[in-house]
Amino acid sequence: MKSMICKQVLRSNRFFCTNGVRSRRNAPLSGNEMPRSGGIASMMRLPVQENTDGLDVCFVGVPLDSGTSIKSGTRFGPRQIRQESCAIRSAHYDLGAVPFEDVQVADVGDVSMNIYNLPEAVKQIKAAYDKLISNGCVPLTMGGDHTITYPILQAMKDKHGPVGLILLDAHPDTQDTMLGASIAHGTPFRRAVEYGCLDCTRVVQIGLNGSVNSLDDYKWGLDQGFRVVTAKECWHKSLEPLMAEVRGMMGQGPVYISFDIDALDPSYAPGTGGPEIGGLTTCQALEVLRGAADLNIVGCDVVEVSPPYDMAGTTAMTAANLLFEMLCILPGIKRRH
Ligand SMILES: [Mn+2]
Repeated sequence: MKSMICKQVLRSNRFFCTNGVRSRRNAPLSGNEMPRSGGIASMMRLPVQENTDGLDVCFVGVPLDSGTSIKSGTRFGPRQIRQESCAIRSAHYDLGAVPFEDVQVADVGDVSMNIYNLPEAVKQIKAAYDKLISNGCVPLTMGGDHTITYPILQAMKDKHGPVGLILLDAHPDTQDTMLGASIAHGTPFRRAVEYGCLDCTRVVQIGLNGSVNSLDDYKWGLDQGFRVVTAKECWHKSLEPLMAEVRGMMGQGPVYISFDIDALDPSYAPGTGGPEIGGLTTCQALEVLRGAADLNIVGCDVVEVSPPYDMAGTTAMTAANLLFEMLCILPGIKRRH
């Protein structure tokens, strides 16, 4: 068994020719070498390694749902996203991107943390990301509930300084406390501002939607200088003009993209703990991500995928594809047409 696994991992290492230099890069295991329904269910059927040595980009899971306020289940998110990712091919036609020829990518597995103690979990996630990104590797994270973005942003700040943020989310996640707790999935961006993680002049929240606790729910972000775009402002529109504005805001500074899957309408992404009707379409999500191409992106996540509520796997499938989109817009990925 062991030798079969080694063989499979080795087979997905390919030689690519870039500028006349022969270099060895990882690539997804091809469906012509192993049926796509088979093989190890790593993210995009990439090789798995324990750390980010030699990597430009890593896929990493954070299987946490202890920060969830109502319907739990996101601890199963990374595993299900990997499962659905096995159908994704290695090139992106619309972007003219073949990311595995340009950067070295692997799946580095999941972060382990104390799922019974959120403040401790936050410290453990921060420490894990400090290590993952110490060599400049860009993490593409599979959540996990939105609590995890706070410690990831702490690590980003310590590495890159305060970052710009493109947040897609039905909820602002800027509450001070939930049931008296300061760490939960409704508080990460308030904590991130307090820690100094964010350049508040370069923060945009896109897709705010649904019922609120109070009419002031979006005010805290506005008071920090965030650009706030509700889902209703996006209805029936292309988001390309918005993204032109966002590119101007972000400039050349470091940018983090956090995608809460509940920003999407439940018709596209039902498998999440706090769905809200009237959300963004998947085409609008693609416009946002493709509109962020060529920004100085230092990390991305897709969070709040909850497989127990994802009966047809659509939500995890969508999340897997969003992560592939994120890979294809990273710095260093060439446009081939
Ligand atoms: Mn959220």
